[in-house]
Amino acid sequence: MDPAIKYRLIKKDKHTGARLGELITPHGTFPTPMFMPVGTQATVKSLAPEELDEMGAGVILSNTYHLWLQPGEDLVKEAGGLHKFMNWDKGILTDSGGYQVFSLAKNRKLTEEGVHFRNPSNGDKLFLSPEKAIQIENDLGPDIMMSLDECPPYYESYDYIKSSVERTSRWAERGLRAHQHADYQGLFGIVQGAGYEDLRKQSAKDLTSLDFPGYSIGGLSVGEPKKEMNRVLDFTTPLLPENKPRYLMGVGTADSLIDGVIRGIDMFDCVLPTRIARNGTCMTSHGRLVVKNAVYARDFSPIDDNCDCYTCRNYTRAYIRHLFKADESFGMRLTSYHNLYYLLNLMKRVREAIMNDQLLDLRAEVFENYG
Ligand code: PRF
Ligand code: ZN
Repeated sequence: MDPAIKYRLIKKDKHTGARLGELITPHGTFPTPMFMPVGTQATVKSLAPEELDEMGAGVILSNTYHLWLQPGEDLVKEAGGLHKFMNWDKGILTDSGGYQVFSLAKNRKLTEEGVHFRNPSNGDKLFLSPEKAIQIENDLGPDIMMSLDECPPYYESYDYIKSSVERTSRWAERGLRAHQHADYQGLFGIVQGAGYEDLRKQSAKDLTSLDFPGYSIGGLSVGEPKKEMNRVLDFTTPLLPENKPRYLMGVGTADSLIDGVIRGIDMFDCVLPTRIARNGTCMTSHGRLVVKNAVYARDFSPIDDNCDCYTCRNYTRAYIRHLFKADESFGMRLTSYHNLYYLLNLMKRVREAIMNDQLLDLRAEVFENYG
């Protein structure tokens, strides 16, 4: 059977581990390295699909956990699947819900079978197993699905992380067996192991032996220092097959994206650009800019003088600040558009830099202006 998801390596950077490539999905091909905007509730908050398309987003992320609880995967299936339901015909990836259960649900209890927890909105008892996660993802119909994993706290004991990694491997295997649509949905395994090199090794070995069409690296960007994340990536990406995509989960700052790409990562997602946009924080070529600040009250320049996005071409800091002050939702739309454009454009520059073997120069430029 032809796999649903195929990775094509186009070029490796001469000086780093960076890879230029493309991911071929049932809903189009997108270039990698790529940043994926997050649309938790089947919408990238405040933006229309046409706008995401226009800014160059080839794939977005949504969440099994949220769509299961509301409106329910049966309803999405009845609508014709997630693409049709939300009017987005490019790539969709869904996270499995494991991470969300651990960060959002109350009274959760982890067993070999799965996770028991209570619905935060009505207290109902719920149970998420590796098979249930796959059934929900099969019904939602994304192009790429994630296995149910446990994302433990970074600084847990070796013994705990070891047992957690082993369970995550067993869950990955159970998920693979439950998967019904391998011909048009690619299921990724998630490498865990916190900061322990031999446990990352064990996790990567377990998962690669199951031959997933792609591999995620989880358990990072959970509060550990950046140096730690880079140290773990240094020994983890080389454990993964060259002919499959590597996805670093939950990373979305300019510096971490570049440092991830340098270590061989192809895909990233993060709520950060859209979340901080909604409180008036903008990512710019000169670092973060809090547009609500009083200094911008009479500043009639764009958010970022180096940006040619819709927001920066048409609106000023003073106007956007006014919208935030007046509690007008258009302000959030404009900053969300700009922040996503900024990261998607940064990744475009990253791809061009890999093509020209100049990624380290781009890194120096971004770090100088960013820090
Ligand atoms: N596992 C899953 N989703 C995730 C993570 C993980 O470890 C992370 C960690 N940064 C973000 N999202 N399933
Ligand atoms: Zn802009």
